[in-house]
Amino acid sequence: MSKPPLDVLLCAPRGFCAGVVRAIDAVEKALEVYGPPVYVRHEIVHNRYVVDSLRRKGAVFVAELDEVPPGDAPVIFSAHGVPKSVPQEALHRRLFAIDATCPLVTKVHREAEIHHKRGRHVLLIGHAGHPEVVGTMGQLPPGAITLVETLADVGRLLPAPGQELAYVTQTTLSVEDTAVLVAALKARFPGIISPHKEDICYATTNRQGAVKHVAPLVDAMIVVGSNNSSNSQRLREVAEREGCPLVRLILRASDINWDEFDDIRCLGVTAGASAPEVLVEEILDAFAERYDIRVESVSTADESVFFPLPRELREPAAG
Ligand code: 0CJ
Ligand code: F3S
Repeated sequence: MSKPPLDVLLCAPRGFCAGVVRAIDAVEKALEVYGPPVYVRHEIVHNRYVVDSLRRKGAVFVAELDEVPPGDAPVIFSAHGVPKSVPQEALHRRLFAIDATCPLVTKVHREAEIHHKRGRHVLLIGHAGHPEVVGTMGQLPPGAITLVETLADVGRLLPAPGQELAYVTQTTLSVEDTAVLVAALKARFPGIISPHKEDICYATTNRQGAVKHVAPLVDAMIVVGSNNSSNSQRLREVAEREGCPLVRLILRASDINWDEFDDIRCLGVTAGASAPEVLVEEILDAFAERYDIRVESVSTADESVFFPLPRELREPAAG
């Protein structure tokens, strides 16, 4: 029996960003140089497939540093960043800490710190409880940063008279939702200080841009990624808002409910910044078993960002 035809539009850019490549490479390099166990605080990136693969190679994932026994084994901080108390505790316990925080998150940490030093109260636009938000809030003393999640939060802000304000953001937010919140902040506080350059990172922006372009052209969209991945959830939202009738965020091909994809003629596929390309391929292969697929890449931006490994893991300079 012949298979029905299916056009697949593959969003580009999709999948791994430079910060994720660096964080995963850091764990692999530490395993190679120091041997297992290599402790990792929190999922190195929010993808269970990545975490399970590293675990099989000898990485030990922990929620907090108190689960790391004393000794020389490295402990790596995840790409999402950590509150200041974490490296402080590592130093106090003489642990061998390696920081795999994405440099673009560290940039936001430094911005917040500079605002604080200049006497400004900092507003952080982000999602409560997300590890990146916990890390950024933890750069400053309690009370120095106020989290803003919604327009209602903007309305509720009550800065002290004469208090200068500045805002920073989580790196993986919806570009559109954030623009609305920033406009509301500027309307209420015309003097508020903005980041020099967007805090939403290039990878988040570019992946959302590609989905925005592709979602209106397809009958269904698959976002490859984990449920706990903020940037992947935002890709799902963008596709839904563009009116795509069926949008699913899935980790593996085995998560596909095939009944839902019965009548489609054109499928869009993208992947969050923490989702490996091998999972995109697995999903395309699963569709190829059921459909006669024709795959076309739709590129809306070029990327060439690269971050070197954390200092502790770089090869010594030659000569
Ligand atoms: O927070 C980050 C620096 C992004 C890391 C890569 O993505 P992921 O899925 O691990 O994390 P998010 O939940 O922040 O998107
Ligand atoms: Fe960094 Fe953005 Fe990736 S902040 S880890 S480049 S999603």
